[in-house]
Amino acid sequence: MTSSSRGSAAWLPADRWQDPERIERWRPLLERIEARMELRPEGPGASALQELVGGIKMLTGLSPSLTLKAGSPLLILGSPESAARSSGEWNTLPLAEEAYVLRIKMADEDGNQACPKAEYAILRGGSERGLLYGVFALLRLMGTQPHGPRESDIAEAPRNPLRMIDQWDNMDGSVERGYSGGSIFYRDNRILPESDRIIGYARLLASVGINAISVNNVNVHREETKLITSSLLPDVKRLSDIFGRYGIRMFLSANYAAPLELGGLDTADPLNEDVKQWWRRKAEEIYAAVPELGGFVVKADSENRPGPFTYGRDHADGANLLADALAPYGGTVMWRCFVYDCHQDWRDRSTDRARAAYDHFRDLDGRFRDNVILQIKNGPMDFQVREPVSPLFGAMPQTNQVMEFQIAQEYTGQQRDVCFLVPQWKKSLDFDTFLNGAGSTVKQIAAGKVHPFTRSGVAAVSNIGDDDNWTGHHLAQANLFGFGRLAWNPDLESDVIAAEWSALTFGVDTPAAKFVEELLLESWPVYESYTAPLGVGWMVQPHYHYAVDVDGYEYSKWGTYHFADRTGIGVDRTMATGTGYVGQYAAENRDIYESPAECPDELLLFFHHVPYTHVLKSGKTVIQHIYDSRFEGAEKVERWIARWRELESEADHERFLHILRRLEGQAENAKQWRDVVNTYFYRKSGIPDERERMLYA
Ligand code: GCV
Repeated sequence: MTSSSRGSAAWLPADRWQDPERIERWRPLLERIEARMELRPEGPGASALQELVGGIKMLTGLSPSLTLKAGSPLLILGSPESAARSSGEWNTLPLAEEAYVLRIKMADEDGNQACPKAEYAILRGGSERGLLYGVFALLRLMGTQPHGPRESDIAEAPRNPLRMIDQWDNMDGSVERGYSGGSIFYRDNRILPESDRIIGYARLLASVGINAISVNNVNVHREETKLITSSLLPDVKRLSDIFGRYGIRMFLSANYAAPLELGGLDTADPLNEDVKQWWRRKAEEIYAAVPELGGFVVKADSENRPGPFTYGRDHADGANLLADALAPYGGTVMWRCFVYDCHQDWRDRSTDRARAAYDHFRDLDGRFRDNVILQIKNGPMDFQVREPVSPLFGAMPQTNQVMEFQIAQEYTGQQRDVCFLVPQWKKSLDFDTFLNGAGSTVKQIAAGKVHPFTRSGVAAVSNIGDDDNWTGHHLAQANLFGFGRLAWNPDLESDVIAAEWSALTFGVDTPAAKFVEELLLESWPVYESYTAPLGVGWMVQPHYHYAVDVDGYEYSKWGTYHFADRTGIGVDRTMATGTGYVGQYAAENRDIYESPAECPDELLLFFHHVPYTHVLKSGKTVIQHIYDSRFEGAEKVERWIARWRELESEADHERFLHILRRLEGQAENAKQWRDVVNTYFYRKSGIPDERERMLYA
C-alpha cells in the first residue's frame, strides 16, 4: 500500500497488524460470525457486515465464515454456543433505534493472563443503523487496544438526535471555503456517478455516527437551484441511495427564490397562494423521486441571498412556507440564522453585527412549524478562533434548534495550519446558558433535554474535498473525526478523541501517534496565540481569510471591527456604554461579560474597548499579552517542527514530508502574523515590549 492511499483510508482499518500475538488475542472473535437480521442488500445492515468482514481482513488477514439467520439485528462473533450462555437481560434490553450494546466475554479457563483471549462477542443494534454504529465501535476498539480485547459491556446511544454535515460544494466542482481540492460530488454542473470517493465518504461519516448530510452549498446558485428539477432528481436519488446504505439521510440546500428562477412566478412572497402552491407541487415531485430526502437547508436574507425580507415578511413566514410543503412527506427545513447586514457603514457605531441573529429571530419564538429547525452558528459572528456562544442558542424555548460548527478551517488556518477544533467545540457545548436555570448547557439544549424540542442536534460545515487524504492537511482529518465523535457524545474529552484518532491513523502507542496527539491538543491555543488577540477576531485578508491584515475589514461593510486607536482596542458591547449585545445573555452570563474585571481574558476585546495598559487576570497588560503570545505562538510552531523532524523514521515518508511541509508553512504564517500584529500595535500604542524583542517600528 502506498502512503498516499493510507491517507485516503483515513482512520478506517488499513494497515495489517504486525504483531502476531495481537492477532492471536483477537482471533476467537474473528473467525466465525453469525448474523441475525432481515438482510436488505442496500441497507445499513449489509454495510455493517461488509465493514466488519472487510475490517477484520484488512487488519488481520483473516476471513471469517459468515452464517446468516433471520431475526432482529444481532451479530455473534466467536462461538455461538458460548454466546448462548450470555445472560438474558443483556440480550433483551430494549434499544433505541440508533443504539447498540456490545458484550465482549473473555475465555476464563486457561488462566493465562499474559495472553488473555476473547471467547465471544455479541453486538445488538436497535436497528440496522445501530448495528452499523456498533460494528464501527468494535473496529475502533480493535484499532486502539493493542493488548487484545478486554471483557466489557458497552451500551451506547447517540446524545444528539441530528448529527449533520453540510457540504458547501458547488455544481461546477468548486467548494466554497474548501481547502482540500474540488468536490467529490460534482463537476461541470453535473452530479458525478457513484464512486469509491463518495462511498468512502459515506463510510467515514457513518463510522463516527453522522446521520445526515446536505450535499450542496447553502449559497444556492443557478445550477444548484436545478437540483430539485426533473432533469436532476434521478441523480439526486442515486446520491441519496449511497448515503442511505450507511444510514445517512440526505438533504439539499434550496434557493428561496426558486419559484422565480424555476417556476416563472414573479414573486417568492411566502404568503402568496401561487407561491405556496408552487412549493407544494414541487415537494410532491421531489418526494416522488426521492422519498427518503431529509428536507432542505436554507440560507435566506443572508449575504445577498434572497429571502422573505424582500416581501416585508419575517423568517417564520419564510420557513413555514417550505415546512408546510415538506410536511406531508416527513421533510424538515433547516433554516439558518446567519442573518445580518453585510452592507453596514463602518462609520455607524450603533449597529453591531453580533446582535443580528438574536434581534432577527428571538421574538419569532413559537411561530415556527414543528418541522422547522433553526440552525445557529456557534458564535454570534462567524467561526472565529474565539467567540462567545451565540446568545440565540437556547433563547427560543418553543423552537427546534441545532448548533452549527465549521469543520472547514476558514478562519482557523485553512487546513494549512494545524488547528484541532474539538477543544473549541467542547467549550461551546459545555457553556451554561442559564436560559432554563443552571445546567442549561449548550450540549443539553442540543440534545433536546432542556426545552421540549422535537428535533435538535448539531451540524457542521465539512472540510473534505477530492484531495487524496480528504482534508488537505493530513492532520485536519482529526477535525472531521472529532466532530462526529463529539456529535455522538459531547462528553468525550478532547484528549480521548485526539488519542483515538492518532492511534487509528499512526498506530497505537507509536512515537508518531503520541507526538501527533500532543500537537493536536496544543494547536488551537497556539493558533489563537499568533493571530487576532483576546477574542477580537478578524484581522485577516478580506474574502480570503487566511493571512494577516489587521485593518483588512476595519473600514468595510461587513460589520467586523476591532476599533484599535492609539490608546486602546476592542468592541464595547456592554449595556452601560456599548452596543448592548451583552444584554442578550441570561443574567448570570450577562453580569460576567458586562464587567471588564470579570470578563474572561480570552474574550475581553470581544466585549470591551480597553486601554493597552489594562491589566488582564493573567497579570499582564493587554499590550504585553499581545507581544508575548505572538512570540510564543511562533516559537511553538518552530518547536513542533524540530520534534517532528526527530520522528522521520517513525512515520511513512510521504506523510512525514507532507506534515513537515505544512508545519513549515505554518511557521511562516505565524511569523508574519507575529510581526505584523506586534508592529501594528507598537506603532499604534508607542508602548515598547518589556522584553525588548524585535518590533519593526
Ligand atoms: C457559505 C461566511 C463564509 C461564507 C459562507 C457564510 C455562511 O461568511 O465566508 O463563505 O457562505 O459564512 O455561513 O453562509
